[in-house]
Amino acid sequence: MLTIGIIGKTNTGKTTFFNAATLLDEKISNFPFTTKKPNMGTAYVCDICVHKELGVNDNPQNSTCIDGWRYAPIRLIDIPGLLRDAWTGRGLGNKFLSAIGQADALIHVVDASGSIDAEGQITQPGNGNPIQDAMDIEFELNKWIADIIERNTEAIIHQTNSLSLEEAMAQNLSALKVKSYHVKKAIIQSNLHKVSFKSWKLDQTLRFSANLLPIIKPTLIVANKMDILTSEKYFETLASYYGQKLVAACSAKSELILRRAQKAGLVQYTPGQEIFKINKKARLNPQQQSALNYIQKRVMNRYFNTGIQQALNIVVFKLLKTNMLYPVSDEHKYTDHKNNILPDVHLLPEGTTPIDLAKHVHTKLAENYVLAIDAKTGIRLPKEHTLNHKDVIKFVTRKPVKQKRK
Ligand SMILES: Nc1nc2c(ncn2[C@@H]2O[C@H](COP(=O)(O)OP(=O)(O)O)[C@@H](O)[C@H]2O)c(=O)[nH]1
Ligand SMILES: [Mg+2]
Repeated sequence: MLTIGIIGKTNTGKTTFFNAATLLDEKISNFPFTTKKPNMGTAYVCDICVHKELGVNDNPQNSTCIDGWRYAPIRLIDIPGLLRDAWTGRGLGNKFLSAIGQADALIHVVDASGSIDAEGQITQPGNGNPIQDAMDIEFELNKWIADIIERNTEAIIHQTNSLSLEEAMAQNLSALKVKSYHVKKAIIQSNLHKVSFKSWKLDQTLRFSANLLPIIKPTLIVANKMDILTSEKYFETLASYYGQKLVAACSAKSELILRRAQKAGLVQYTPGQEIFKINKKARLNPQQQSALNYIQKRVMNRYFNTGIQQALNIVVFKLLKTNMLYPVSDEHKYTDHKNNILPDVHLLPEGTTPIDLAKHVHTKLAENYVLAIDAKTGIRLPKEHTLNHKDVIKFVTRKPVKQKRK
């Protein structure tokens, strides 16, 4: 399953983001290290479901459909405790850093209101330095990668007797899901392709690591606590430093309150949507009423949504360039073998071919693969065809294969 790691300094709102996205009740507090180990949960990314355009009602099985939006599951990991010098293994550092290794992409939560100091302690809004906080965390990660390379220099040099440098480095960084083409790209970007690896100095290794990081772990900076007024100016600075496309505004606490209120039957709210409505029968106490007023005024009226669902969608659809694909057994009724209409949606990267999708759904489908049909148009697809976002695909197989659900 696609995995996103949540990183950032203490008290930026990582656990609040995680809870809002997964609706689990992890302990939230101002004390550093409340979360003692990385936490895993299921969150969802969403887009408009194809059932409307196909004119059918659906029975989702591996995903869910709410108000015409299809929500597909992803894995989220709350990775706390990234301190200065975490790369040396100080404190709990390394355990968390290795959790980052498993992630396909990262959400880097920054307290955009400037309410934390350099060590992650709560301070007056506006006193902190969100840009410096973001850079500190990035530098920690760069040093961590550089340290792995430095510690394995001899091994890498030895392996280059039988492998290319890219392959040898990728092997030594495999815990981070590094592939040799990632290494190649980072070497070129660092202008190190004409420098012998044996002669790399620490600053060159750090430059390589800094270029490798966004390639192996596409990262969205999430400017959190946007409900606090001091956030606006820091958000602009973050967006101009990292680029508009890599920074998203959010208020994790507002999303958490809305989802809890929705669960308690107080409001009608669908994650990611721009409105919430207080249920007519709901009896709100003054505190609940003022929290909802605050969210309406400080978040919805200014930013239109809390930004949590949008952040997850940006990471999966924009940064990781993932498509939603709907395999079916019957290309006319869009059903599986049990007559469930549009039962499953799979998240696979751009460039996925019909046979890749078949393999992902069930190895037997791939083994017995004859051809694939685009159910929307009825057209037979060539083997090397690359699938598009929201394609509905029927596989013709030599023997009948029942699609197992993972
Ligand atoms: N105002 C405001 N406070 C927030 C927001 N998100 C988190 N917080 C608060 O920030 C503090 C730290 O949050 P937490 O999720 O434990 O941070 P973590 O250490 O990064 O996991 C808590 O007091 C949260 O209630 C937000 O969007 N707005
Ligand atoms: Mg936490």
